[in-house]
Amino acid sequence: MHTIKELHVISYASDLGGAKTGSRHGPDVLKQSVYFQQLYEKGLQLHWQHPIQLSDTNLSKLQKIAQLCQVLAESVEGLVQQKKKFIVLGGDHSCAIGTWSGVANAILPQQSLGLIWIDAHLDSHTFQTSQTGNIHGMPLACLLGEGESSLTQIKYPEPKIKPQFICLIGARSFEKGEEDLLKRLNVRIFYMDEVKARGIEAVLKEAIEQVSQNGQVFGVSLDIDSIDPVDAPGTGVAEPNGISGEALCQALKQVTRYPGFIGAEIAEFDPRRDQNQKTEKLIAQLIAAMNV
Ligand SMILES: [Mn+2]
Repeated sequence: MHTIKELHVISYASDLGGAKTGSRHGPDVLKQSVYFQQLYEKGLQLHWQHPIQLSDTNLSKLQKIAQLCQVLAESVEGLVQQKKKFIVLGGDHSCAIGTWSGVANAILPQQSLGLIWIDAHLDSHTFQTSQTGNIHGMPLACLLGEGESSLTQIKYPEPKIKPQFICLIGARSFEKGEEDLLKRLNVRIFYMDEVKARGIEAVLKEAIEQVSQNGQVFGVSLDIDSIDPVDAPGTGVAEPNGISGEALCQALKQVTRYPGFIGAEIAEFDPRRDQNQKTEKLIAQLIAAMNV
């Protein structure tokens, strides 16, 4: 007999922040997934929370995303206050604005928040630098306090995370404007070249050490497109030469050794682009890696 751990699951079933639709179906497919049902046998009991929904549909896209993130922030904040482990399932990566604003508010003013951002992209555009205006390309900038005020001021007006407590891992496709912002703020980026050269295990360890200094609270924001499309084809903006799915699962087990690890989110899963449930199965394995 092994002990059963509890994990609280929040669905952010929205793809309003992306160019392509489809990731809004992610949470429902995962909820029905046989691989998710098998997590109990691995020692993980999932508690599905009330899904994040819009209360007012007569809004602009930006207003809708701001409202969804506001509700998501409330939900995550409540779990963190009750010392419950959480996983947010996107939906597109705009969910990060809500997730980490909620966590940051729950741990204020005693602690700073650390964040590991695993992604093929930098997600650090603002409306000034973005050519598409897609908000899933902006969440990290928002958390750093840059961009549209309705997205940067969720819960409280100041930036949610200090630049020195963020590390990006796996970047390989981005624009100059967003990279300039991160460089100006001196954010540590482990580009894909470095991940290939050193291995995801070593890179992730260094990143965790940096963001969890002094035992502070930290979380993981995982974009499915960080993983090689061969291992995780089910995503909207797939980028070749990514992180191995299996190696990432192995490496992520490290987080369980840190008492400050507070929770994670997994975004940009699009079940309609998946092949033979490969990505779906991998997501269950990633969740087990971080929680069992
Ligand atoms: Mn992303």
